[in-house]
Amino acid sequence: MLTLRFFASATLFLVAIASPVDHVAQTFAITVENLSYKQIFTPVLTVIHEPSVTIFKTGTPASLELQYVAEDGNATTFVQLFESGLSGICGWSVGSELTFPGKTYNGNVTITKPCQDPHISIVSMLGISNDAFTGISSVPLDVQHKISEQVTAYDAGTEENNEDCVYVGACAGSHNLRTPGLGEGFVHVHRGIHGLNVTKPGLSVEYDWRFPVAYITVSST
Ligand SMILES: *[C@@H]1O[C@H](CO)[C@@H](O)[C@H](O)[C@H]1NC(C)=O
Ligand SMILES: *[C@@H]1O[C@H](CO)[C@@H](O)[C@H](O)[C@H]1NC(C)=O
Ligand SMILES: *[C@@H]1O[C@H](CO)[C@@H](O)[C@H](O)[C@H]1NC(C)=O
Ligand SMILES: CC(=O)N[C@H]1CO[C@H](CO)[C@@H](O)[C@@H]1O
Repeated sequence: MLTLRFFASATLFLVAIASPVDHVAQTFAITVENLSYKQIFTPVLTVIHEPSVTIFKTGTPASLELQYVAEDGNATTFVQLFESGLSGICGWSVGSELTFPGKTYNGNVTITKPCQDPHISIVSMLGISNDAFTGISSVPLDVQHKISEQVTAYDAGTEENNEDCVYVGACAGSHNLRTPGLGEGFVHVHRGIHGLNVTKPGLSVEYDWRFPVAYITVSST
């Protein structure tokens, strides 16, 4: 009897460690430091997802949801997509405030659905631009190690970089118009603010940046 019992509990133990880990209820602390001189980061969207989901990818067209973040700093369309039950989404959070130069966003995200092979993506608009954003895309979320990355600014490729305040969300008196069909068409490293339309009023080169614009960390809590 003793021997049998031993085998029974040993088998249970093996089943327990062999079953896939779903990571539910794990929380990760997020920091996004604004390293720029004058850019303002819009509320940070953080998403934990399975490898099947891509929030952005260089060299490919931005999704409509990414366009809303990059042009308007608006993460609501992404959230609506997640709330609709998009497969492969494991958890997300959206910050409530802007992050000014020299400041750091401190947030967190929790895995709320069973998640196989979790990856993390983070996006936030550089508010004083046509369609610039920063973030990370599909970084494997190794629960034991901290992610620390200095990241560049990306151009969503959805709007012409005319630097004209009428098209830029954070300019005073802005209408934040769009330039349909005039974007570059794919996500790429942003080539900066050049003061092209400074007389309109438009953006001055003071809003420019150089690599990197943000320092992002992710750590398990
Ligand atoms: C953000 O986008 C949502 C969905 O498209 C829209 O309903 C909402 O008005 C937008 N918010 C702002 C502040 O523009
Ligand atoms: C996560 O962020 C929310 C919203 O800011 C906050 O209320 C909560 O205390 C945070 N939780 C942890 C574990 O940091
Ligand atoms: C200035 O802005 C206008 C849109 O108002 C745009 O058509 C034009 O190309 C911009 N100028 C430059 C030099 O980019
Ligand atoms: C160079 C620059 O703009 N530095 C700013 C960094 O952020 C701090 C705090 O917001 C500001 O005081 C600095 O002017």
